[in-house]
Amino acid sequence: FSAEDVTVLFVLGGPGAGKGTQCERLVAEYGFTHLSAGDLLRAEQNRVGSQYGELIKDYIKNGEIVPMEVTVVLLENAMRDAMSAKPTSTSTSTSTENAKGKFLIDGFPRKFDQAVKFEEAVCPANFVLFYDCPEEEMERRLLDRGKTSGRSDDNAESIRKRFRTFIETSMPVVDYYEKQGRVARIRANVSPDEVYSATQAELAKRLGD
Ligand code: UP5
Ligand code: MG
Repeated sequence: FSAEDVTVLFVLGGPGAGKGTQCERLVAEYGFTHLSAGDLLRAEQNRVGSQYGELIKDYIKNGEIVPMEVTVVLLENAMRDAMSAKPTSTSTSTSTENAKGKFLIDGFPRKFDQAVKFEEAVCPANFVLFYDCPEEEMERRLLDRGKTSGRSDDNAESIRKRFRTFIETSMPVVDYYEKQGRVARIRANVSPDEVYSATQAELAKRLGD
């Protein structure tokens, strides 16, 4: 993908910081295509005949990062699908057309080499939305969601491992982008509405929308 054809925002933040929640709202208002790397991996895990099912299952349960070869291909395919999707003939609104080429990449890159590889091989990101949330709050949210989510990693033990991976492996990615002035850091331990207002302000500032 060439940088002129696409707008790509990386959406990062710890487990339970609210990435998915904010992305959903951005999709509704700005017509982004939302690609959650975690959701794509969970779908691949459940796909009949996937050669990676067992591997993905183990990595996710242990809060570890799936080898990027798997994740990057899933993201690239999803981007390609979205770019070639035909607008629905019934809609007078242009939401499908708007979505073309505007991507929220949620929960990726989680490791330094993934960041470099994706920007080299797929396309560069415009900037990073980083949702900054204290661990106690994220833990509370995830344990609460775990009562109903059915996610194999929404339990105390997996959550602990996810936090450790986030701090040791994923925060360096945010630091790397921050040094380049490419991070919009948003305080995420306030209500979803307040987080969203701050997000809108960053988009206005950085994309001029
Ligand atoms: N909630 C949200 N916002 C709130 C707010 N402001 N106030 C109060 N509550 C709020 O939100 C989590 C919960 O909090 C929800 O119940 C929500 O209602 C509430 P959500 O929006 O889902 O947060 P999100 O940041 O998306 O949390 P998620 O659990 O999805 O984050 P993770 O980063 O842990 O999960 P992800 O799906 O991205 O990855 C899972 C695993 O996949 C990883 O651990 C890893 O093993 C694997 N993975 C890779 O290997 N590679 C990748 O590239 C990506 C994933
Ligand atoms: Mg999520």
